[in-house]
Amino acid sequence: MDSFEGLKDLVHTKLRETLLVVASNREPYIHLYGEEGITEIRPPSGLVTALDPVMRAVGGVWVASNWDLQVEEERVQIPIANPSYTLRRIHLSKAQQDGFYYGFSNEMLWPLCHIVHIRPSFRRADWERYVEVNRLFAEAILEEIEDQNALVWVQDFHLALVPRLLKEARPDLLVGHFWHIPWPNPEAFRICPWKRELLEGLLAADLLGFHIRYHCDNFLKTVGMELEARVIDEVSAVQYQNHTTSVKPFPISIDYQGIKRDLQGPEVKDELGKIQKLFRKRREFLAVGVDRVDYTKGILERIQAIDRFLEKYHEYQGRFVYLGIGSPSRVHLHEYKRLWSDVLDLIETVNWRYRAEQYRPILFRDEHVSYPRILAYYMSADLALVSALHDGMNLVAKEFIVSQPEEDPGILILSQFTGVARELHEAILVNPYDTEVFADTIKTVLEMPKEERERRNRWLQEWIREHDIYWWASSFLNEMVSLKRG
Ligand code: GDG
Repeated sequence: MDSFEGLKDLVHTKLRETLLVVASNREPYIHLYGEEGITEIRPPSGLVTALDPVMRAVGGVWVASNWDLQVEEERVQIPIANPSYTLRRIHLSKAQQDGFYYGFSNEMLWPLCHIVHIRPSFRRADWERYVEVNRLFAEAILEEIEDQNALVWVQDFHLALVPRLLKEARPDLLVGHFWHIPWPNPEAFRICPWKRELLEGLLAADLLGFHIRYHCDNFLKTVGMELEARVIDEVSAVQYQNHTTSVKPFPISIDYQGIKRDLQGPEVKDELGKIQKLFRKRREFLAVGVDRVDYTKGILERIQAIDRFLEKYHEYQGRFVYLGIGSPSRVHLHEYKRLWSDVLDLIETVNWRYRAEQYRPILFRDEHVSYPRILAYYMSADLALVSALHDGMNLVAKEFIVSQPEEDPGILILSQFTGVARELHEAILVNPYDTEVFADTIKTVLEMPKEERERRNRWLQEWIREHDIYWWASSFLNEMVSLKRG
């Protein structure tokens, strides 16, 4: 049985008569209402990339916030083209979006958990909105469940208080929480004024998942330092106020088979044709990067490395092009506005330095791009640059690998500070802060013999094929089921 069938089997046997509820801040699909009807787009989010295929496979309810005042329906079946599960929307006011999402989640928790030297903003008003919106989520989830048996799988740092709110109302519910970003070391976390409430919220879950063991260990150390709790290292669990929470690593992944199918589809083929015309005839080497424009993704460090590479190895000038997809993210926040302008400024400087007749080494698409086009970019590239300064996992790395052909594949240069670096042993690891070594690594990879590229690619593809998104979801849900039995 493959992992897809395995997950379905698990849900249909061990979770029979149990409603599966996923809750996340973000909706899995955005619906745009225009004159030609509704357009449905998938947002640039790792969480959605991972969980939408799971929900399409097994069904259930996904509870998420909605900010579009035009959207009136509270419940809708999605995806529209092939309805497979229910979306329950929670409408957030402007003040809630500001305080809960931009303020507390993205100006406090995000920089607190990613160690990239951006100072978190602690504002009591934001905290109050965070509590308020977490309550709205808990109420909506309980409404969807009514008096049924349910397994609730809460997602990410926006909803840290939800497990506790659910358990207070319904102690019989099975509640899991998956934290998609790093958990920092205890010294970094202890400056947070609401640390106790956040930890207590999470510790009401039966299972708390992180991507890697290192984040679990940081969490266990934080709990040991901040609460009168019993940390049981041998089984990786915490006992607190008569409740036990299991804390385990579950490295998230992607839909390997689904992407393989898409790569053969007409949409990707069409995009490939366009790219061939644009780049391949004119340039020898193509590198790609795909990110939400976020200060954790190391976009400036990547461009600095490209700059140094072209300066040091000038024989590549005119022959090497980097194509960056930068989808806009959190654009109302000061740090993100600053990043945009720094990125554009640096690109202009580098392009000016190496510019020649019709040659610009860096092409930057500062817009949301369709998924088939992204896959086509991956397929066309000789290398991908994933240079995050700190990242929970990083799914772009896995998507790039899966998009490579068996023969003459491209190579991944991967930051050692991503969760995925702990898994993808045959990728080429770099420290993105070390510009000189990063630049040298680009050269090494471009000159790597075909046999070595093919050997590395075989290993990486096989790893992701075995550890795909259905394997990830099954591992988490199986663990929850076993906790229920135990
Ligand atoms: C968080 C954690 C963790 C990007 N631009 C476009 C687009 N994307 C897609 C990529 C990829 C996804 O968005 C980004 O995934 P990541 O994993 O890199 O990053 P985060 O959004 O920061 O996610 C991260 C993840 O949660 C899962 O747990 O890996 O560490 O930070 O799938 O392809 N997709 C489309 N257009 C774009 O312009 N369609």
